[in-house]
Amino acid sequence: PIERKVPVQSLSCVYICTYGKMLSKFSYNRVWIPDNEEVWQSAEITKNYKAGDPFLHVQLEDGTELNYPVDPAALPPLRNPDILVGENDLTALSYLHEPAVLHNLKVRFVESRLIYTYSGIILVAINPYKQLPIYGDAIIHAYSGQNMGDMDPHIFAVAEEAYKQMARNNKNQSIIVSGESGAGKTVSARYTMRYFATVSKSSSNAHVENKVLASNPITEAVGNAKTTRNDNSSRFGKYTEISFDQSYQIIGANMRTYLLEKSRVVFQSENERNYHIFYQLCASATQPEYKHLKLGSAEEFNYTRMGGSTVIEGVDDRANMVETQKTFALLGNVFGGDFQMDVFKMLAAILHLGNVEITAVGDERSSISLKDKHLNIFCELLDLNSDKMAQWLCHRKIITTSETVIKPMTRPQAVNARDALAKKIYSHLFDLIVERINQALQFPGKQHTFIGVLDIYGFETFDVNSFEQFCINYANEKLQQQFNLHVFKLEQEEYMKEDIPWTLIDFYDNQRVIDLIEAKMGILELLDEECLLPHGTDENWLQKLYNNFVNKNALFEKPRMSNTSFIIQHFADKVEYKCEGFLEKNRDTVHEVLIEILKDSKVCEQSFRNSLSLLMVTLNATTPHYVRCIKPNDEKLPFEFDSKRVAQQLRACGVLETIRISAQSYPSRWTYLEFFSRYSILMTQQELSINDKKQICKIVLQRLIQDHNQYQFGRTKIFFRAGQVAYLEKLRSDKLRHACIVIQKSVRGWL
Ligand code: AOV
Ligand code: MG
Repeated sequence: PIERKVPVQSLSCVYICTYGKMLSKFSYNRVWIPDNEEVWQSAEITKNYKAGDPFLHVQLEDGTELNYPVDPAALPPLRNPDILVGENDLTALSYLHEPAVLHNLKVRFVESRLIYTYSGIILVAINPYKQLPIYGDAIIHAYSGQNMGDMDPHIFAVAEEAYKQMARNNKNQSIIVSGESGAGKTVSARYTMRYFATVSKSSSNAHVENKVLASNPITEAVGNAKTTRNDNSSRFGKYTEISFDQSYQIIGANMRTYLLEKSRVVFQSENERNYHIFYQLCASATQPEYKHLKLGSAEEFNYTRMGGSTVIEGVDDRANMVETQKTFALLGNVFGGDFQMDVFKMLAAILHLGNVEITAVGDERSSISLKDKHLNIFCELLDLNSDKMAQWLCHRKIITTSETVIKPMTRPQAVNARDALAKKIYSHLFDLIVERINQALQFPGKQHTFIGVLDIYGFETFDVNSFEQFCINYANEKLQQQFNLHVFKLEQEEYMKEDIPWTLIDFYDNQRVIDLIEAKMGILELLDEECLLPHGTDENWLQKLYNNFVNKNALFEKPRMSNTSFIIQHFADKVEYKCEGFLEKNRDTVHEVLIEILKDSKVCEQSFRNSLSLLMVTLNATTPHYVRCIKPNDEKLPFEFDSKRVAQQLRACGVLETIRISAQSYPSRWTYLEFFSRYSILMTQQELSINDKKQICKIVLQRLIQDHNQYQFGRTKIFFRAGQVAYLEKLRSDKLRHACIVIQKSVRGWL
């Protein structure tokens, strides 16, 4: 559902001022008016509009005539001339506004089945939910060495551009893929990696590129899971740096991961699953090599059956286990048999731990039977002492300066401790696997440059949102800001390069919401403080948030019907978070004794904030290339375009913001030669007789467009304000039509 109103403000001021003039220039006009179903519908103006008229007389496409009330603050946006519809670059549209962008994307996607479109420097990719024959090696080779503008928009064109810029400028590059959950980020990131592996195959190190590609299925097996939004949802962020040597051949890769969603190991919402690897293992439980893990079907374990959906349509977990093992083997010795078995043992141990029965003993205590089958298997698999384990799952040691006290735990506390342990083992295992992958991807040879591919979890909002969604959405805010700054910077650089005078353009900066989260006395600092208090609680923390921000910060709200939640207005959408569990998840601790008895457990304190700010530093030191993925419908239907959903994402992911930046400045740019070729029909004989083509363009344009504020002459290009190219197109087609009539008349005369 679209909550926000149509962003009328995003229409450029210039555009609104010239609206009346624009309309009167056209003998017939088409506009967009808001529509409940399609967001916008096309309408034709049937009577001339004069400034101040209260109505616009229009006819809809189905023939309905309508007096559309004119609101000076929200004039219906103008339709682009047909020649521009279906453009493969949105910034080439003369009128840059939401309906134009939406219509253009829809025409390309639905009618031409084209999923990729440029929006200036961004590639917009709409998830087709259908395998398309556009990713083969032949296509990769077709894009290799080509210029971005010369080929149809494609994820390979972006990869090629990054590769080319790396080689040309000797600079590290990043490909940043974003979009909401299920929009196609992981698939896009995989294709860019395939591209590099194919075009820069190493001649010295055999299989290096295959190993780099093998890192994807492994991290997906342990870091992806079925959610209600995506059957293969990434539950961690990943930045893969692909290293190149001086001749720009792949020499290895290195991966950094961010904030794995640990709570999923012990809890899944309805219709969701735990990490894929658990189901792969359970599906293979009867195979001889896994017998000693004493597993059974995923239905038998609390940690895998909780969501009530252990199978994914179209996914064969058993066959995928074979694939996972093959990929392990492909990565070589560091993933040898022993290590693999250790991994499987840890995974099985987690599942058994989840089935350990904890019984309440009165109100204050709890206990675990020493005969508990699952406890014993857990300890056997990890080579632990089961007596100690049973004891320390139900008790905690409190060390003060003077003494050490052993305190029993209630059943809920013990269950919590058990789950915390399971999460810790899993995240340790995940880190271990990433570490090994990185070892497997190190090859001899010095890294000259790298291209980093960033694939994070997309902005998400569920019925119930917790600490995990808060962190995920915070990461997306940071990326959005990085994107805004970059686009804005580029725009300014282009003007400087072309000697165009420019004034600062205002754009929506999400700094305010980032401040709300991370500034001094912001949400996170208050959370940290509360975590340090001996009796800190989620509720107390929330109360502090209410006191500090309600009615003081416009981006923070208290829900009317709840005392346990808060709402943040993110750049993408409003999200309501439940405060329950924030403290514990932020503390992320397991009782120390339990860790001590986990023999080889290396405890690394994880700090998401630090790793996130390090990521921003890395990204800022590279040349970024952006891919914005769009989810066209919620039903995962092939080539189905739900205008409401697409419009919502366009508004949220910054595509419209960037376009707005362009619209306020000079969205259309033609080289002098392009202008000369297209509009020579508008030039007089006298003008054409001048030798200097650039000079001709200037003279002609000054004659055709009297308002000189509507364009700027750069060194190599002419920059047009919004609407001007549409006007020139109109003059051109009138001239052509006139020429046709003249020809027809003379032909008739001859006959
Ligand atoms: P995500 O990475 O953006 O979500 P995925 O890349 O996992 O989304 O895409 C979701 C599903 O959409 C895939 O499993 C494919 O079935 C389909 N899909 C995406 N892109 C394409 C494509 N180019 N061609 C064909 N099918 C595609 V998340 O990880 O949930 O934010 O956290
Ligand atoms: Mg993903």
